[in-house]
Amino acid sequence: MKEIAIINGPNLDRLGKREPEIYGSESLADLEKLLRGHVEGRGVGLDFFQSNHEGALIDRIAAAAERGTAGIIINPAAFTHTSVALYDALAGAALPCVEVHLSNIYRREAFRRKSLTAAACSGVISGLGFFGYVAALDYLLNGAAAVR
Ligand code: CA2
Repeated sequence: MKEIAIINGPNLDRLGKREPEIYGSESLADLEKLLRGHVEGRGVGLDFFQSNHEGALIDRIAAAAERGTAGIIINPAAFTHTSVALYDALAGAALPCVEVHLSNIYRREAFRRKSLTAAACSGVISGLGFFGYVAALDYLLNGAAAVR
């Protein structure tokens, strides 16, 4: 069965509990439900994971590569703007990958306008809320290739 890894970074476990004007009022569990519903009956498995720890995110990316996962959807959250280690993990995994942000990081504070991880991904979707994950899923299920 084809598997897609959906990896969410720090504080996204708090989704729906604060800052609804930026991130919406739905929770991470709501996102998981939406995505599982979207692939139902299509012979696709989703490995849905969230961590507040950089090393755990890196380990999950490496494990996805080892397992022959078809692609990765990642919202690295604040690590987007700081983590060379996550960039290296994504580049090293050499899997098709889409970086997703709920908010439009280019309309926000200057420190959010730079992504270190984006260059290791096939593309970036930013500012479309949960729909960004759905679009990324459809892109990966269409047989996207890894970035070289
Ligand atoms: O827009 C996004 O998806 C972000 O990746 C979200 C990150 C932020 O650091 C990035 O710049 C953009 C933050 C996620 C924290 O989400 C919370 C939600 C509710 C309550 C507290 C945090």
